[in-house]
Amino acid sequence: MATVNKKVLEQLRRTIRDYDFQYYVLDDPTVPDAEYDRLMRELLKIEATDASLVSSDSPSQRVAGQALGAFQQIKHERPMLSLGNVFNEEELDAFDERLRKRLGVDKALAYVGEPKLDGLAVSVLYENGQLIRAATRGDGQTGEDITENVRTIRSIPLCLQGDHFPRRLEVRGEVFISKAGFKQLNQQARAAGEKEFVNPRNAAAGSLRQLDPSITATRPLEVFFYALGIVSEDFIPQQHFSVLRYLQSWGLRVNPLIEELNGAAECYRYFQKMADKRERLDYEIDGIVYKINSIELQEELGYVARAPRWATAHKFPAEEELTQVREIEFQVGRTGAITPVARLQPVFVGGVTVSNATLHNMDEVRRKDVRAGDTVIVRRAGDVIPEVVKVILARRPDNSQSVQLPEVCPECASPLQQLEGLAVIRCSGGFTCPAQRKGALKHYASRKAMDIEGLGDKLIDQLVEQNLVSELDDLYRLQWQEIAELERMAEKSARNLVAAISKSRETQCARFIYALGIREVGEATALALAEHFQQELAALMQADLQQLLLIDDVGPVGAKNVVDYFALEKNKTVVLRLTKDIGIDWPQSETLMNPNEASLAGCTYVITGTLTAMSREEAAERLRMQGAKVSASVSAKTTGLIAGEKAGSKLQKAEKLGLPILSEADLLQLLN
Ligand code: 9MJ
Repeated sequence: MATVNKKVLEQLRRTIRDYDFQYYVLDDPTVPDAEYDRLMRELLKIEATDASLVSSDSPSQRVAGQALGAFQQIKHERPMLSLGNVFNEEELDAFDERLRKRLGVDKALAYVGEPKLDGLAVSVLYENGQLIRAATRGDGQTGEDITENVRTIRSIPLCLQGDHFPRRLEVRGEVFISKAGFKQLNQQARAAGEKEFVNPRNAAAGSLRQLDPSITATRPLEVFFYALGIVSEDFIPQQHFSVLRYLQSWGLRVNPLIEELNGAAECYRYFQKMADKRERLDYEIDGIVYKINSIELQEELGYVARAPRWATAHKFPAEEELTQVREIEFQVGRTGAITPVARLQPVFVGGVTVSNATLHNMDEVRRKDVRAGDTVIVRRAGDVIPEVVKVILARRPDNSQSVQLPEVCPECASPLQQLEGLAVIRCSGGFTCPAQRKGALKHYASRKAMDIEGLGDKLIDQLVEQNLVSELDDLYRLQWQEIAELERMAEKSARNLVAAISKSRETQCARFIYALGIREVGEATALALAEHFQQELAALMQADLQQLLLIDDVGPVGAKNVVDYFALEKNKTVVLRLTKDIGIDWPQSETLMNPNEASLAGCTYVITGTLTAMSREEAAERLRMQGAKVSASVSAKTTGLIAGEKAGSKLQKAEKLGLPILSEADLLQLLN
């Protein structure tokens, strides 16, 4: 590089040093890992252009995760490797292509795919089957002696099982804290008034690098092993996958999701499968590691610097990124709830471009003190709506202003209301507020409500803005000619829409109740109400609080909202117009099956946890088809609890009550 601006280079180093200090010493990172990695890559790139630019105090020369002083240093007899990266399918193909070229093979290479744990790499040494030493990775050459801490980790055996293990055996793996363990740890920290950990990785690092092993012992650390270090005698299986099987047979924990894969295409499919599973795993993974399965080929391929040529990490897109808040606006929802939303400088995070992040409510805005102009960390994990994690205060512009709640509804200028003790603030305008009107119509038309095909959000916005619809029943009086005038509509689409709206007249009682959008009345409550009142809407409209409270699945808040809803004359009028004038109707008895065939009549089931063969909704639907009731809460009246993976408090409650617990397999049998 012709001219490297030394000032810029030094500034880059200073920034990285700052981040290192915050991360490693204070255990309080201020920027997302992706940002740190980017800066480090930039530094390495500049330094690679000219060796004279590399100073001995550059963060690039520093031992990452250096000993804090009190731990003994341990020199690894075989260096602990790091991994190269690929970030997309093309780079994966290029990696595979490179290996095949080097090996001079044409056919698909055999790989092993492993979830890449986001924890801390450790090495554990066994002699004659006894754990004698454990070390952190350190810089790969030298780590810290953490034997005493590692001995407190329950999933790391102190002695190996069986007796066919090598006399000297070093195994390597990742120590981590599960998502559930992390939650619990932070709950305890909160209760004790202590500082919370930022993420599971940070918590695992902090726990493993405790000088006092009795503290480490209280932390929910776990391990998965994935590699060998030094091994005494001739223990040389032919394949990496058999090494993993041996490890398992000696009682060392190996990730059960590891698979043998053939060629780059299978590697990519495995990557996608794990990306789908990622949210549901109880530990964080940040990608997939592909390793050549044949040990012989691994040896032939060898190493570049400190990374094996025969393996690479395929990273998931970062879930946290830095961006700027352009402004903070207040959105008005279907029930009038006012939600502060951060409008962001668009940023690619968690695999999509994000330009809005919810701030939930004013309490949260105050707690995080997010302001327009702030640089913030945005997080988007899985399908969860994007969130502002925290503000980088050091980058706050001068004279920024804290956010003020508007005095009136930003959409209709009606006064705002806040019920005591609740964080939610609402617009009091009801159906006169265009935002609430749009929200109510969108809910009414949605798939689980009246399921009106073609009536999407953009169209509803136009219908409200052009004053074509103000109440729910106006929908049914729309003429195709009016609709055809709207943006992106024509005669055919307009006629189709009128037909779809008209078709929604024939529905089910529970759907209609749900579609009304009564607060806290979700699908399950709507169904319980419809069943209890035997599909008689008039009975529901006249019900009082006492009656409603007797129904399973209807909580006190939902019950009160139902009473309040029908107490308002204008709600009653709309409902009567819809059912009487418009002709919305449903079969009087909604038994989906002939009662004689309804084998589960009289049974009530609760479904909890994650099912693999079908969604919970689907399972509920199928149970109902056979005459069973499906309830949201466990009680003494429950016939049985269907418990999928990761069942939680409902399972505990059912066990306490001594109720039958059914597995997913039991459920399938029941349905058959
Ligand atoms: C993690 N972090 O889960 C390796 N890793 O192999 C797995 N890391 C690795 N393998 C060689 N599954 C160097 C690092």
